[in-house]
Amino acid sequence: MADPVAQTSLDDGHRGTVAGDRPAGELAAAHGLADGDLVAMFRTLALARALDERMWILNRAGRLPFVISGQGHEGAQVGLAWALRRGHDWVAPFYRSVATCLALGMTPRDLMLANYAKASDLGSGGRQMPGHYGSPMHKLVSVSSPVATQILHATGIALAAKLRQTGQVAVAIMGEGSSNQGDVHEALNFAAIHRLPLVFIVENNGYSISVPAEKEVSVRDVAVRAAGYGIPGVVVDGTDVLACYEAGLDAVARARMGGGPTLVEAKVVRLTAHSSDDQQTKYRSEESLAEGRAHDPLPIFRSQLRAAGVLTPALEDAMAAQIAAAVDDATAFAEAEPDPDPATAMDWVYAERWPGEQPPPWHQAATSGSGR
Ligand SMILES: Cc1ncc(C[n+]2csc(CCOP(=O)(O)OP(=O)(O)O)c2C)c(N)n1
Ligand SMILES: [Mg+2]
Repeated sequence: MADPVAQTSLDDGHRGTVAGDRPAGELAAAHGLADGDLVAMFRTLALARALDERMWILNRAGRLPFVISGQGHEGAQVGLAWALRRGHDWVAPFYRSVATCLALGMTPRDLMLANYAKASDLGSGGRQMPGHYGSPMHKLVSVSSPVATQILHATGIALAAKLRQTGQVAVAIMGEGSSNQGDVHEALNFAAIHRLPLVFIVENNGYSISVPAEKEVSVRDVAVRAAGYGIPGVVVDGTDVLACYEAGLDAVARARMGGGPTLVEAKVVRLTAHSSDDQQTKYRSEESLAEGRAHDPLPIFRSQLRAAGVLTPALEDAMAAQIAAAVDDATAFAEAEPDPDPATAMDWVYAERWPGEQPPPWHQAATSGSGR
């Protein structure tokens, strides 16, 4: 039987315009893409959703201690990540970045290993909190639990990239609640002064746990704060994958060309409770929940691609089967992997070489960048 992970790998010729791709349709061409790119973007979004849904089931079944979900954020994450050079640019994600991690090359197995805290977890060997993904070989910085600390990490990475003239861009991703931390303002100021190759992304889902946006942010759009630092601030519909891709391309190109940072705010929806330890019906009205579901990026993108003739029933069926197999495979694989050996508890606390920089056996050939 073919390896389901290989079947759903993003390194299957569907990234970039490659020989043998179907001729680009109108929708794809309007964004400088091929139909195969749109299919791969959709598959990443659908895979992220399916994996996320499985995590909740495993939590309720007593297998995973904690789940923090990306559901509702995936459209923005896939669109924005697609603008990057995979394996070249650095991303400091946050705990909802499931689709970002997949788009940058992490596999369902990798994400499940992190949630099960298994010894073979790429980010920490099973030391991190569930949902706190990271993978050095994918240039994904390990997620920080104290919100917004990752913004300063990304700023430092961008400074290093500029000094070393590597041509890399760093991306810092956060929620709108986290954007109020002092660290973020320090990072914006520093990055603007030094014109760092950095993109700040705020995934604004309207809530910081149970606190609604109007009680956490003094302005309607976080992006307007960019003006205070003399950099561009952009608001984009985070449920529109291709609008996010365009916003990402623009910001990444500016950063790479020496034009300095951009603050991109993607308006997204939070389709789940804050985490598996939260019950959102205690503080969200039925109208608010229905409003969120009406802006679910998955059916929106699916309808768009069906209307453009990019998704066909046969393709969708095949993709659904591949995704279901990949999620089953990731679950079974992570269940069967060993826990970390307690004797190794003190390993990697200090500056020892972290083995997660090398591709593990279940990875195919190393990923290569294909963005612009
Ligand atoms: C410095 C810090 N303060 C508080 C918390 C607790 N906390 C965890 S997630 C969260 C909400 C953050 O909201 P937002 O940035 O909007 O992201 P969202 O969860 O909505 O995607 C808070 C307050 C924390 N982890 N770190
Ligand atoms: Mg939020």
